[in-house]
Amino acid sequence: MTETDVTHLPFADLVDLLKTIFIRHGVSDHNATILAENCAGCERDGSTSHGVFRMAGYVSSLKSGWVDGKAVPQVEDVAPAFVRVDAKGGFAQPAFCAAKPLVLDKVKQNGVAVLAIRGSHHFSALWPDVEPFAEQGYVALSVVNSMSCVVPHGGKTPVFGTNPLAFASPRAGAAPFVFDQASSAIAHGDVQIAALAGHDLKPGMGVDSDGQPTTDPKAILNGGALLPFGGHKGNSIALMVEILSAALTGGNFSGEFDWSGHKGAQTPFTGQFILVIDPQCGGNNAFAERVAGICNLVLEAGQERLPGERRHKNRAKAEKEGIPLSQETLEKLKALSEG
Ligand code: NDP
Ligand code: PYC
Repeated sequence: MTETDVTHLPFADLVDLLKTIFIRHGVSDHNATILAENCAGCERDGSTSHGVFRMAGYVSSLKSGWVDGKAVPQVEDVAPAFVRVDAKGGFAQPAFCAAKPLVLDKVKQNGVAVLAIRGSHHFSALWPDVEPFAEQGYVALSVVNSMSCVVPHGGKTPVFGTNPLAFASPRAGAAPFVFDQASSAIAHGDVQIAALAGHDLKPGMGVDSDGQPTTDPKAILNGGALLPFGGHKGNSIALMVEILSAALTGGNFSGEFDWSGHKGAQTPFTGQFILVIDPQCGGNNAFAERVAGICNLVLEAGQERLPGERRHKNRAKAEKEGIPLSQETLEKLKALSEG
């Protein structure tokens, strides 16, 4: 983006624009607000693989009839520390928001709470789901499975989704410690972005349709597949994500849903798992100071930065200057809001 080509939009204006697009394509006002804030938050923080770049995919899925933008999630209180939600074929974020007050009640009462979401489409980053819990003093972990595009370590056919895991913890004197990462060597969104930009990937991220290593993002997207990060270790995390997000919740495994009858469908129809813990129950009143301590040790030992720092820098800049969007991006968003 050149300086002259860029418009800086206030967060609220971007939310309004994205909300208009969601509503134009059949999302209820309530769900559209949740999704627009989530997507604008990703763009603001520089989580570009799940920011406004994703709007065309949201719209394409909605147009195909694959996802129900008006779905009303059904929240079930199933055990003292367990909440279950049927997202009813809608997006995961409205299901998550519907269950959150009960999850917070349970974690206050019991020290721990599990949220199991099924029948849901998650098309975003995971940090927006966990970071707010840490801002309220809780430790939170979430995983979600997606669409099969990752071959198991040493395997030949895709089984796993790009299956991210996000973790958030309060940290004294600073923003919470948060990481959010795919269990594939690279997120599918970043492969799409590289393909659009005509950039090669680093070696070790994917294979072509013959199972041969490739750095060409188009070869990965057209019949190829991604690899788990870190060989057999990332593989086990991807498998754990399938177990927690699908087997445990009653949602689909990443390779289990059939979207072939919905041309243009892009949003994975799976499940999501969230665990929230009250660190006060650990008996250490200085929990947040201990977290700050270990984070400082890591930095003193030479790690350049902690996860989340880049996002928070982007957020602070965007709050002052607005969210930078190229003219081309704004035109694409405007077109989505009109048709
Ligand atoms: P990245 O590899 O870009 O980043 C992973 C984590 O590592 C982030 O917390 C990041 O913090 C941190 N990090 C990156 N570089 C450094 C560094 N040099 N030093 C310290 N920390 C660092 O993420 P992925 O590409 O794996 O995933 C991108 C997004 O895609 C995630 O938000 C994920 O949830 C989403 N996703 C969603 C899926 C879905 O099904 N909904 C599927 C797969 C992925 P920071 O952000 O501050 O850079
Ligand atoms: O970037 O891997 C990804 C992804 C899959 C589903 C949503 N995002």
